[in-house]
Amino acid sequence: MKSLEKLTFDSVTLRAVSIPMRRPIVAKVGTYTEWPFILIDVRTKEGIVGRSYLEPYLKNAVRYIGPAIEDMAAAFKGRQLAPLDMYRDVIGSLHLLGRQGVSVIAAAGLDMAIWDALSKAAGLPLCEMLGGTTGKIRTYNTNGLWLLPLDKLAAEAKELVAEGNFSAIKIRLGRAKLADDLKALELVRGAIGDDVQLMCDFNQGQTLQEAIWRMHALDNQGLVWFEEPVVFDNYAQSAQLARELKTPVSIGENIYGPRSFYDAVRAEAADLYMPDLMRIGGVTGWMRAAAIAGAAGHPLSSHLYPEVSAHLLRASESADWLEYRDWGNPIIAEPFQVVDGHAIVPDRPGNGIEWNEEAVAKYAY
Ligand code: SMN
Ligand code: MG
Repeated sequence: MKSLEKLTFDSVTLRAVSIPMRRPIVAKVGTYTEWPFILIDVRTKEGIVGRSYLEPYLKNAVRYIGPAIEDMAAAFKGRQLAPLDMYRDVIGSLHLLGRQGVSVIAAAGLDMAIWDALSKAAGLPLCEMLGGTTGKIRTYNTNGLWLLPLDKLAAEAKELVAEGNFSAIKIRLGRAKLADDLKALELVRGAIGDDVQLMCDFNQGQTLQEAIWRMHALDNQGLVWFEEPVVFDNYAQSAQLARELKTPVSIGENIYGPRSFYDAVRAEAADLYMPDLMRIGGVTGWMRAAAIAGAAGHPLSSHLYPEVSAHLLRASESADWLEYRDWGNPIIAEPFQVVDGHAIVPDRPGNGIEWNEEAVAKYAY
């Protein structure tokens, strides 16, 4: 049998695309009618190309994330493709600029592409490269139920379930009046019945005092979790809510890197965690955070990045839910499938991301 080929970092190519949203995002973190992506291709001297993308929320973000990635890539030209070494060197040098924000996002994008190239060289799906297996991951549909007018919710909830025979969907809460949040839940529950589970997300839109009165009033609704009830990095406030409420509190999408993740876990800031790949530090950052979550006994779900996250959940001790969103599907050559509420991790080498070049050309900016 042919031994694994070592790969040499050559260069990175970046492209920016922005895809109009079928159901625009209306959330406490902003309103978005299109969703930008930074596409990353890492080229190796041996010819294998590793791919990943970032979802930076802001179209202009490519203007500062792009150069950070290019600088990191330049420092790796000619070196053996080794994500742990890259992560150590990049994060080690980042105390000069700060270990959060753009620095981690840039490192995460490169890291995911490097892991893709290595998995392709090994001829293995990413989850197998990490010691797991391909298969299914239960997934919830996050594609809608933003802070919409109440009369739009029931029909959209039904559509969301039907899109992949989902057994769980997510709604955004935190309307000005608590009565409107209660009405929203009543309408959605009426539309989907008792068998479909419902997550909810406050997107950090409450003070602690608001969160206390609102969430106690919502605590008997049988919700799967209360997501980001208060500003994400006030772990003490989040911990107070997690202690007081029966419904599990979930945070994680805004946590940068495994060290901050460890701080959150030590502060008992939440019951459940849901890292976002661009902030937790790519595959390398995720696997380190997953070890912490597993050891501490916290279920782990994903945030955005469904393709790579699905592989990682298959390799995570306390894997819980995959967040399914289809906004990136147009630019992916073979978007992964959801069957009966489960994402199917594709059995092909790498993370499964190849570009639909026609769509990339169409949405480039
Ligand atoms: C979210 C994701 C993307 C944009 C806005 C809000 C949300 C989620 O926090 O968890 O899906
Ligand atoms: Mg969220």
